[in-house]
Amino acid sequence: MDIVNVDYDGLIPNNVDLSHDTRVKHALEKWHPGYIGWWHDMGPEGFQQSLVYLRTAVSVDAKGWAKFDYVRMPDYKWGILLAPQMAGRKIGFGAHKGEDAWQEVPGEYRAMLRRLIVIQGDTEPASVEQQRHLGKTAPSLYDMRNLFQVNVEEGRHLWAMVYLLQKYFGADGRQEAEELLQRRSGDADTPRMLGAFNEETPDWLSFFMFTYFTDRDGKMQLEALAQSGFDPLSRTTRFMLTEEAHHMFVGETGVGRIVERTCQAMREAGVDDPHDIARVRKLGVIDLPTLQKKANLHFALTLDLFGNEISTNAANAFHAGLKGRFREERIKDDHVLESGTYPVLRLVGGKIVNEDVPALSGLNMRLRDDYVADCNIGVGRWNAIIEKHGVPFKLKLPHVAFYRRIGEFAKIRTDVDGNILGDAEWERRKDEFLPSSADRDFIVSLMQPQYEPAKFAGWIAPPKVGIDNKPGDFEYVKIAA
Ligand code: BYC
Repeated sequence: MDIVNVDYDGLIPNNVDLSHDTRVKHALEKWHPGYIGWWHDMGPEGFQQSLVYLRTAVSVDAKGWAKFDYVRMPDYKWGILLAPQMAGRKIGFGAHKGEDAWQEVPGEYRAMLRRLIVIQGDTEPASVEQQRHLGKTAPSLYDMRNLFQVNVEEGRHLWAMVYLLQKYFGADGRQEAEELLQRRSGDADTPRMLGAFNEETPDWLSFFMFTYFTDRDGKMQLEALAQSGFDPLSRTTRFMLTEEAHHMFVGETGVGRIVERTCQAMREAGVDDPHDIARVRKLGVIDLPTLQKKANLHFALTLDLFGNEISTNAANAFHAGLKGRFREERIKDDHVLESGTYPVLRLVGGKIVNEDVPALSGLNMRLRDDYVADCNIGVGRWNAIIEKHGVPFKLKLPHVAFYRRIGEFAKIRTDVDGNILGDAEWERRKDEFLPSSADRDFIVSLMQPQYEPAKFAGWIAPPKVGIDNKPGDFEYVKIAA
């Protein structure tokens, strides 16, 4: 079996030798029509027949794994791709540190492992559902193509988790795989599992913020799962990470191009004060204070995805060797963490204080701290654009206690600097920190589609380079194909 190149002959492209694994092949073939049905019902609305210039993975080689071509999305080759097995791989952390990585599910950890895989799997279709209306207001064909690329790859990530469920978890795995197609983002009765995946993505600024902030939670969680002692999960998530990088690129450059266009328009019109929102909006661009509020919202929603400050689930998953830390192999400690502490921000006696907690209990926060540091890199790049234009404004991430729904800070309300506010003050001031309905209406008013090659909506700058090095006038989506 050629593990690097992908077998595209059958219904389900794969590099896991599915043709010799009849049981799993049949289970996946049985699941396939339900998936296609879900894609038709819940995937990008209105563009299923369009030809989209998409990349498809043809190998799992670090260099040159993608092939670009026009594809109708329902014909996209969703497949099962695992990074190559590393000979002699050992479990890198927890109670089983140093033992051979598991090729089968360790019986004692079956339920925990299945839960992690199901939660990961649930987020993937959720994001496609959240973004399904955006094609209709795409600011360019370039952006529309990127949206659809992200969507088909999230679909593939669902396949990745479903493969693990079908191959390693028998009847209950098949049941979970079915349920992944039944839950719906935002549905009152059968919602998706995690909060942020039930929010709406009503406009393109929300999409870019989501791909910047929320896909980055995806990166952190996948990095932690890539450390797993359960080798098939590690190999699956390692390949997913290579795809994920593009999604965060879409987010970072999307917000960056909006910042660029806003600053450019302000300079051309001689508007010096970034807080003169009325004048900036008259230019047909998104003012920087509103961008800040959107960032506050998406950052806070995403922090909730890291779970509680003190988590026995996280401690157990680490101890079991199922979920590690961000880049575990680069950390210099014993990788067992039975002694030692980690500083965690907590709510004690009505005050936010730093407290040392047992390192194992604080693992969600350690991952979250790594996430915050990663988020700050892009914020720095956005600020460099603002600075280049000489606009006196700086974007910044809000305090981690701001606007939380999960964890200790869900009990309180704070301003963006983490000062605790009473209910009345919060009600009075919340529109200072979060998009108001007027802000949302303004953003939505800008969302007019621009479907001509080489053209971009007036509120976003063109990208510096095309996808696959295509020229500026390339027709990334042939809508009426
Ligand atoms: N919403 O012990 P705790 C991505 C529950 S994104 C609702 O702190 P734990 C992507 C929790 O389930 C990455 N419930 O939890 C991005 C638990 O319930 P039970 C997705 C929540 O387990 C963009 C209870 O509270 N992958 O890939 O340490 C586009 C106690 O909590 C939430 C993963 O998340 C919440 N936000 O931490 C597409 C990786 N938070 O079991 C894709 C897998 C907590 O007591 N998941 N709860 O009933 C995990 O590692 C963990 O389950 C979590 C939660 C980090 C989510």
